[in-house]
Amino acid sequence: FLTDHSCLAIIAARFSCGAPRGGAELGPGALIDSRIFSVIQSKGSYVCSFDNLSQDKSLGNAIESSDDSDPDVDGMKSPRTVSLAAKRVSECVYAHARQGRFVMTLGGDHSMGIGTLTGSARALRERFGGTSAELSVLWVDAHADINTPETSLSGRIHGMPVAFASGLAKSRGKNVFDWITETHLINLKKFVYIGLRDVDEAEENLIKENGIKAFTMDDVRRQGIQTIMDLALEYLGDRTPIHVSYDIDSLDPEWAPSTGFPVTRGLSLEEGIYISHRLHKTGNLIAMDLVEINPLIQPSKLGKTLESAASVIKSALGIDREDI
Ligand code: HAR
Ligand code: MN
Ligand code: MN
Ligand code: MN
Repeated sequence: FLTDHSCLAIIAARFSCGAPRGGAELGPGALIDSRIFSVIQSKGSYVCSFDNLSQDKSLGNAIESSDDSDPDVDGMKSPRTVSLAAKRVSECVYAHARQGRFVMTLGGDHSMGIGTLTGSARALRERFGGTSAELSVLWVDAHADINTPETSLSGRIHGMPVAFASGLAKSRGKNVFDWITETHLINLKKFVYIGLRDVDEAEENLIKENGIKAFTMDDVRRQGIQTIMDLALEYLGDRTPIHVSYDIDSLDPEWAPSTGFPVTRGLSLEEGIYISHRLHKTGNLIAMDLVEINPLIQPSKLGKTLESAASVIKSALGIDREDI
């Protein structure tokens, strides 16, 4: 599905407006400063391009501004700020994916998933038309991020990206996700969760009602990550472009402590790397998000968090573990 294997488009989505506290906007810079991409360029055949997206001060900054510059809509916090940020991410992902480039989006909080998934889905529809090459999504996360504004208990949009990218949650007009149209939407029948262990009751209902394939941490512990990946890839099919949205909190806090919502009993680093490795081996991976690194949380363990993230990214690109 990729037409340009040698070009890796890296988008630094320096936003935390979808999360309750700041810090995630510093995640992309920390990852880029860790020099992981110079390693990727030297070991792989990728030419990297970088796009920097950051919070638009004119619309009000969720961290510093009072809420009156961007009042709640249907309980959502900072709705216009997040919508605009996600729209910019969507357009940037779309522009690269439309050219057949691999797109790597670094977050940032997970509300940017609204942008990345819609950008990928739209680009594929234009490139291939119809449902012939409809996007498959693997969502690797401790959380389901499928709340609608109505079901969310927090109002934070980083808990809602799956709902908005799939059309379960509708645009609200007034600059609140009104840019999302049919052509942007993903199909929840081609969507799989791995790593779930902190899911709201309403989210569980949404997963059931919509027949979404979900592998929880209990499933991983019972069946092993290899079987889970066999099942996940079999479910998605072998002739489908895959976008992986990787929340660093899917990993156990031992491996990724610098994140806003750590949850115990997570994936080991080895399991996390294995997921990426299997995705790479399909030859169908077209995009990856790596989100929710927050350098302000457990700063003394940021190095470890970044190392884990770098390992997962390298593996997805087929660097270092080619022989497994
Ligand atoms: N489910 C909760 C909510 O909707 C918590 C979401 C936490 N989200 C993330 N992303 N860290 O996965 O607010
Ligand atoms: Mn998430
Ligand atoms: Mn999460
Ligand atoms: Mn390879």
